Amino acid sequence: MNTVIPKPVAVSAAGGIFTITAATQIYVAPETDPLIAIGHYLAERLRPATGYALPVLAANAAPPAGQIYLTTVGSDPALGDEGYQLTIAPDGVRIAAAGPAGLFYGVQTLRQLLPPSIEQSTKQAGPWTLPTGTIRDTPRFEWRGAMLDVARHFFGVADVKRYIDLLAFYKLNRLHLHLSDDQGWRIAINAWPNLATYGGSTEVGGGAGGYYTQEEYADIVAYAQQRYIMIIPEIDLPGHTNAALASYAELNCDDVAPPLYTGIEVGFSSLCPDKAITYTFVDDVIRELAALTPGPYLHIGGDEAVATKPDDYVRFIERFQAIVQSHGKRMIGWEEASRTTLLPSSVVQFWHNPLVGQAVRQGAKVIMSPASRTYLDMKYDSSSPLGQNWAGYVDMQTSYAWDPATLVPDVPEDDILGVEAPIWSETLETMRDVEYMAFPRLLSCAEIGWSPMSGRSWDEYRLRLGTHGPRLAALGVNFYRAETIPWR
Ligand code: TNX
Repeated sequence: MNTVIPKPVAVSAAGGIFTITAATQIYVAPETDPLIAIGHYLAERLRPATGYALPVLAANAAPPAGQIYLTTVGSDPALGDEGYQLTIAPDGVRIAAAGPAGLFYGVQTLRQLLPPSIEQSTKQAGPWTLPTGTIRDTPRFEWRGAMLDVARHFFGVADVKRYIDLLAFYKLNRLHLHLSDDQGWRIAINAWPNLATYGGSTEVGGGAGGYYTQEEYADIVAYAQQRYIMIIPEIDLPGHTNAALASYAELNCDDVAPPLYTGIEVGFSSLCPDKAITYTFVDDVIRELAALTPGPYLHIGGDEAVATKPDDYVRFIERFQAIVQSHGKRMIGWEEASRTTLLPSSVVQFWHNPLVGQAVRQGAKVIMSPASRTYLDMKYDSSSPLGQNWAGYVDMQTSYAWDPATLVPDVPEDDILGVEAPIWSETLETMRDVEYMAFPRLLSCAEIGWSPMSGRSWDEYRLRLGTHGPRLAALGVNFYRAETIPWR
C-alpha cells in the first residue's frame, strides 16, 4: 500500500488481497448524479485494461459482498469536503467520504493500488489485485494547482483535457490557464473579436498559434469540473499585453498598434493608464470571463509590469480589483500586486519576492509558486534540452524537499491557500515537451499540497516515485527518467 502519490495521511495494510474480476460491480449510494458519474468514471478507467463490463448500480441497502462500493451515507464529517476512507477487504472494497470530491480522490488512490498495467488503453493479462487494508486521507491545503501557459505556445482542447486527466490522477484540484501574453491572446471575447482572431494568430517562433472559442472554453471548464478541478482564467494585465495592443490601435497611448510579437523577452508592453477605453476593454473582458467561470476566482496577472510607471501600476491593479469584484469574483494577482491596496478577499501568487508579506498584512491569502522549486519550465540540470534556468536548475530533490509554511518569513501556514506549479511555454512547443518538464516534478507539488510534512522525506519519496514509472509509461506520459529515482 506504500506506493500512493500524494502520500496518504494514514495507511494500515492487512496483508491480504481483493481481486477485481469479470463479475465485479460498482455500487454507489445514495443514487445522486455526482455519485453515479464517479461510478462511471471509475468503470471507464478500469474497462480498457481489464476488458470487464463493470456495471455501475445504485445500492439500496448494503451492497452484495465482493463488490466495489462508493458511498457518502453515514460517513465521517471529519473527512471534510475532500477526504475519504478506503477500506479494502478480501470480500469487498468500500470508499466512504462526506462528499463526492472525497470519493473521487478515493478512486484515484484505488487506481494507484492496482497493477500499473491497469492504465493501459488495451486489454491486459491481470490479475487485478488490490492489497487489503485501510487508508484514511485528507488534504493539507485546499489549493493544489498547476498552471499552463497557453499564450507563448498554444495548446488545444485535447491537450488541456489530457493535462486535466493527469492532474486528477494526483489529486490536484486547480488548473490556472495563462490565457494572454505578449505573444498571443487565447480566448474569444465577443466584444473585442480581433483579440483572438488577430492577437491569437501566432506564438513564440512564429507558428500558427490559436485560441479557444467560448464554447470550447466552456467544454474545458465542464470537463475539469467533472474531475473536481477548478479552472482559473488569467488575463495578464497591464504588462504582457502586446497581443491585445497589436489587435486594437485605440488601446495604445499613441493610437498606433505595434506588430505581433513572437520572441521571448518580457517587460516591454503596457496598457495605457489615462484612456477610458482601457477600462472599458478590461471590464468587457472580465465580464465575459466571469460568465464563463463557475469558480470564484479571476487572475489578472500583474507580473513584470516594467513598462508601466509604479504609481500607474498601483492605480491599474486597484481598478482591476474593483472590476473583478463588480462581476462577483475574487481577484488573484502575481506577487507584485502585494504593493497595492488589496481587499481581504484577494489572493496573491508568490513566485520569488517576499513582498507578499505586505499582502498578508492586508488579509489577503497567498498561493505559493516559488520559481526555484515549482517552476516546471526550469531545466532539471544543465543537460536538459528544454526549459530556462533564470531561477536555477530544479532537480527532483529541489522540487520535493521544501515546506510552503517555512519558505517566506511573513507567510505562515494559515495565510497560505496552497501551492501551484506553473509551466511557462516559451521553450515548449508540444504536449510531449510539456509532459517531459512536468513529469515527474508535478508529482512533488501534488504531494506538498496534499500530504502533511510529518512522514515526508526525500529518501522515502524517491523510492515511492520509482513505482510510478510503469504507471506513467502505461498512461503514455513522456516523463523525464531522472537518474536520482530508482525507476521500476
Ligand atoms: C517569469 S513568473 C514570468 C513569465 C515567464 C517566466 C519564464 C512570472 C509571474 N512571470 O512571464 O514566462 O518567467 O520562466
